[in-house]
Amino acid sequence: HVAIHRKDYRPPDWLVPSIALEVDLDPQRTTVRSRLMVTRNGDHGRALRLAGDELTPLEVRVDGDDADWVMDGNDLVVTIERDRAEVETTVALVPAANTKLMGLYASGGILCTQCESEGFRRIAFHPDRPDVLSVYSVRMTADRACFPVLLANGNLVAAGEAGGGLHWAQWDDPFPKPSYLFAMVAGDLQPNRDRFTTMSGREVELAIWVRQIDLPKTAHAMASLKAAMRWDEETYGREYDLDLFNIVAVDDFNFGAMENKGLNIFNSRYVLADQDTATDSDFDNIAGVVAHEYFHNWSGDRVTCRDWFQLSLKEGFTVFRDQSFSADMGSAAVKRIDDVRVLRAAQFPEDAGPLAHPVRPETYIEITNFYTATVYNKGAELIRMMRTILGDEAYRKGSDLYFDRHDGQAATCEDFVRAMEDASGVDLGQFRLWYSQAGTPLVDARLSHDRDAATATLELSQSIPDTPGQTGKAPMLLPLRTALIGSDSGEPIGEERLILLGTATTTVRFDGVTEPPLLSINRDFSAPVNLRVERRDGELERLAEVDPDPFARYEAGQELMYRVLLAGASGEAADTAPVIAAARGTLVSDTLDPAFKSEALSLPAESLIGDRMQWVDPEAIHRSRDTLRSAIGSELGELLAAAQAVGAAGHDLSPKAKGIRRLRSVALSLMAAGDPLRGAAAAKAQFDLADNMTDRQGALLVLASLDSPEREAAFDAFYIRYRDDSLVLDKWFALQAAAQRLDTIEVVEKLASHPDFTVRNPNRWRALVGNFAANQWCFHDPSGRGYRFLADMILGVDRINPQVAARQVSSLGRWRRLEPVRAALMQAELERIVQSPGLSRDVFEQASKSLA
Ligand code: B3K
Ligand code: ZN
Repeated sequence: HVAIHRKDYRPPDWLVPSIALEVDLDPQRTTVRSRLMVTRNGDHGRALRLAGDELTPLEVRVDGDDADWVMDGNDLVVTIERDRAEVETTVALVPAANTKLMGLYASGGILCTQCESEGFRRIAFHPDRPDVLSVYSVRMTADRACFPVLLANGNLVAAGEAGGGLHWAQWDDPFPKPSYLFAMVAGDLQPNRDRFTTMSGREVELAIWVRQIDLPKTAHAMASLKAAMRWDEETYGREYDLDLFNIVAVDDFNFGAMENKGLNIFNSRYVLADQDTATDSDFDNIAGVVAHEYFHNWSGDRVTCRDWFQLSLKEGFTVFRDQSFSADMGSAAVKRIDDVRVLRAAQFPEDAGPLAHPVRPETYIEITNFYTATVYNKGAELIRMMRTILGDEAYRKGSDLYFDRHDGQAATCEDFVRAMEDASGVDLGQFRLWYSQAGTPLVDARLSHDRDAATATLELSQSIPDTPGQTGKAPMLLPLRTALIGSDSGEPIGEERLILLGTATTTVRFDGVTEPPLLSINRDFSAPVNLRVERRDGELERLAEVDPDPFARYEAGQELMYRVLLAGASGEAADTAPVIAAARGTLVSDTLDPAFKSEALSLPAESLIGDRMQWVDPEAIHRSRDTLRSAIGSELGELLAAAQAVGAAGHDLSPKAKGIRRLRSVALSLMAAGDPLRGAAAAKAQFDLADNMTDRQGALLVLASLDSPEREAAFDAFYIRYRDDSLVLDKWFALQAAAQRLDTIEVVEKLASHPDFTVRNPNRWRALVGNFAANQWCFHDPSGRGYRFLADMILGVDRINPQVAARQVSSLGRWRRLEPVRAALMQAELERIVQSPGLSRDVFEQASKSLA
């Protein structure tokens, strides 16, 4: 397995200005005839090297004649004398046998493609690198009865009958694009059609293609698409550029969705929704992913990446764009809290573990392993910080300049930062370290007050932890939004400041501080750092009450909880009174909205508690968290019951209604922690009377971890009702895998042989395996049985779909954080994985790096 290095980048030897494909589609035997117009790039005598993956050439021609070619491993090497030539290759594929779901494959009778990152080479021989851009013309032929709909990128230019029950369609995409954005779909699909008029008055035909029976579930995705199109015009000045925009939903998909030019292909879980089958967060996720893929049309398609080390150029930026969109569509404060929760739960551990890598990695073995929380979510934080540093107006000028300058090009992260600098005049020299240094910075803060001088002094210091291959890092530029608040008055002292911490230590002075100040720092989580603040007695309690910055206020409440939880986990007694008082204050407040209340009442996850301990002790963490939950539940039983009793009509998807439902299930869960009998009854009633999936799933989640007769009845009823709806059946698997019970491991092992379980469908596999591995207390069973189960599942799926397998390896990868007995068991399973014969490159990279 060879490592690829960023420093080795070289421009392509040959360019491919245009491509014509003729594809005869059949699940058992598809033939692809591709004609690449190639031109020599620069003055050199090197042969044309085309990548292939599981491809055998049936024929190779250059300018119509037999060609001089050899295979070098998987590459087809063609000798060409002239500077320009037409290279024609023909290959045969078996889409029905493609279990990797990369390239051309079959999903429930639909033929579809997935090319990012290196899937095009499974369809045709091609340079298959993102800096080779071509105009594509695609002629597809297929059986009309089985595949009445034929789609590809761009515009439909002609179609017709081909005899023998076949028909054909010709699609041309006028925009040059890299091969990873190529797409084709053939299937028995129905469209939900709509139209959109762009800001310059152009008409765009929109269609979401699904199976007939799913058509009623596409309304929300369509509304989200139109909202995203409008938002991108208003916020970034970006207009859609083709006359068609198609979305197709398929059931078997390795990740969320794919931004192929003019033809986005989606995992059906990010398209299909109705009140009866999808939760409010499913609805929100659909809006977010539809927007994300649409936004890629500019940040990804019009301006693409030079090489895969630049992946965050499109992904970090596009995640930031979709986060901003969702914030504008609902509550910005709650959206920020949710985004930071994801960052801390997924990215911070990655940055602190064996797979840590910079936002712009230096090296990889398998690029698919670098579609990570670091590239995506930390990458988005980098864009957010630049906006904070530059201000909204200069940031917009910077993005305009970036799109303007690089339209039609394959660009780099450096190009993006330079556009921001050039448009604003702000020097981002030091800021660039965010792209090259891995690890979450740690900031220490200490505020002192001089009452006589009416000043306050804030001492700040930063350090960047070592990560694999990186030690002794330089201080970074950290934008910290900071304010002081009077602890007596509860009023802000002066204006909020943006502190740009760029040195290892610094001191900031505040004047006019006549009363003892509370420190509100890193407001709105302006820098993605870990913060250690020396707090005075009562400071957090007060901040949780009065901080006008909703994020900082939420944080203060969470810090209060951490104190109790961490003390409990290390066997110390802690006073729960401040937490209970804060929770009471939240519940009775008539100014806080229900969605914020539900955030403030949610305890930090067990994994996040573990991240703050020297050694993760899953048992102690679980006990401590359970103890605090039952204390809150029994102290505030009546208030929680009152909050649980308030519902909202299931069809109402306003932010307010969604907030009410969210609070309802959070309250139910705490209430059940305090009084399991009462909780079970309330949960069963909520389940039985629910007119929407949010209430139903919320109730089931609570029942899942209880020992009560209601539990089984509810799970059975749910199964019988939804057994034919695969997306809902995923929830049935997921909820059981996430249940906090002593028998969860047994249940999960049994579910792996349930007739509805299959390793062929990534959603189903992740519903069971992914949720179990995220269930800290149960997964880390001291017997090691959970680890063994996971390793078996990874090895099992690796044979058919390495990408799915590799994504789950990180659950074993942080073994060094566990106490020695568990650590040894985890390490042993990783070793067993690494030593397995026939291991994929994907899993090998993740497992071997985790052991290093
Ligand atoms: N760009 C795709 C991800 C492709 C993952 C390839 N292993 C979806 C997205 O981020 O929008
Ligand atoms: Zn993306």
